[in-house]
Amino acid sequence: MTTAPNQSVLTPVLTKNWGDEQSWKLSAYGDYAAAKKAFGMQPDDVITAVKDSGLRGRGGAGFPTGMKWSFIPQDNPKPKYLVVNADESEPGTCKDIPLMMANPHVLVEGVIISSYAIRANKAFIYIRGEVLHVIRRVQAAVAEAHAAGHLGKDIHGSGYDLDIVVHAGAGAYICGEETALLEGLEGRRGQPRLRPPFPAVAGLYASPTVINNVESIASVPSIIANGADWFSSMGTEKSKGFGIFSLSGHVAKPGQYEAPLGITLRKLIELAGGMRAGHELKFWTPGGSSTPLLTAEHLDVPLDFEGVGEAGSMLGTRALQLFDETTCVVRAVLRWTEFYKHESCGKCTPCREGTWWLTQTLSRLEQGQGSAEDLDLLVDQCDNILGRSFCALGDGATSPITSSIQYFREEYLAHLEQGGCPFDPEASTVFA
Ligand code: L3W
Ligand code: SF4
Repeated sequence: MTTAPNQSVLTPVLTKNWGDEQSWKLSAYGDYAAAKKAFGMQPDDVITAVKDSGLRGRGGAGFPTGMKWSFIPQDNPKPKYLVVNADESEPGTCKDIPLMMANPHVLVEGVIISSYAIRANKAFIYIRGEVLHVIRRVQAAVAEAHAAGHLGKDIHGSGYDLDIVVHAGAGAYICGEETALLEGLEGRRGQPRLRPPFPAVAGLYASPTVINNVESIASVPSIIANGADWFSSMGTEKSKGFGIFSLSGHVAKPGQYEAPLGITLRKLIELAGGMRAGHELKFWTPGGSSTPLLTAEHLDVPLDFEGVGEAGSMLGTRALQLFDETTCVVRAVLRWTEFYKHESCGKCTPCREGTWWLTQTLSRLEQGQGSAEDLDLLVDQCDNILGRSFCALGDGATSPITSSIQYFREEYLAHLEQGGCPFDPEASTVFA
């Protein structure tokens, strides 16, 4: 078990100016001091600083960021690219969009430093198409940075050139998968590519490409400004630094709480004013619906990559969706499964056909029309998807189902015994 850090304070770094008037403007943000500092360093030293900080990917998988950058083959004569994955769509995940709205310049400065480190002269920010206001906000920040000389040719006399393209996706969840995102960026239908080769070797236009989540890149300016030791002094032994925890659902004050990795849900709920009055936590997702559900037994699990893993789930995107005792877990799981069925890209059979069968079996159970054998069938269907799908979407679709059966088998059976859902859909404001 990893040790929980001092939980007495939040660590507002990325969120520190969110309450300021016009926080998104360059005048409120500052003069890109971290980028200027980076230009005084060798690119490899910037990579070393990010490696030493212990920063791990904030998009869900937790891959070490500096190590990913060091995979870019510098002897390859092709252009190098940086791509920011801003296609935030995982159910419950809502950190990158508010970050880009409130503080787009920290992302733009992070893109400059990261592109300089990997020797890329062109960077792309791929934002999901539905959030037009976010696209406009980031475009405006890029234009402001350009006008102030932070982008373009020979930035601040460094001899380094960089342009940023803000790209609008077309609204498919699968385009958050890094290789499907690249397909979309190249103008094709968004479907995952076989890996390896990983994007670091052959990514955008078959060139070496780093793809990182918004929050990962936005964390880089503070690491360069304050040093690797400052960042690694927060968090836990193997999960360094801070992250944005998004609390939603049946909690008094839903929102974003930026805290050291390793904080517990118990502490976060306390900071968020508790569960809604008169109710108790029943189940929750640590990192969106693709991560196995946890229960009230897991309130003291350190929310870091290791702690949540040991509890049988994944830290994922720190999208903490909290449900109290009024929520029917079968209904919640059916809703998520309908989402995966809808968003399955159709490339591979286990996910394309399997998610359809999952919704059929779950619907029967939820309406109390199935049989006890349907529960075994559901587990069997999950077994035939997990580990047999082409990408993580198929695997993720099984997570809420198998974990809900593990913890709430009796609730599934109660639907069968009563011939319908035993919950009052009006009582739960979520999944009503
Ligand atoms: C070079 C190697 N690069 C790995 C790179 C790889 C990628 C990163 C992580 O899925 C998870 C998924 C969702 N040489 C490499 C290498 N890389 N080995 O490292 O790779 P991987 O395969 O571990 O994960 P992934 O495919 O990036 C991400 C989970 O996150 N998730 C997703 C949330 C959705 C959002 C959103 O809406 N914004 O993030 C939530 O839990 O299920 O397991 O860059 O190239 N040998
Ligand atoms: Fe497409 Fe689903 Fe297969 Fe991924 S697992 S490639 S989303 S069909």
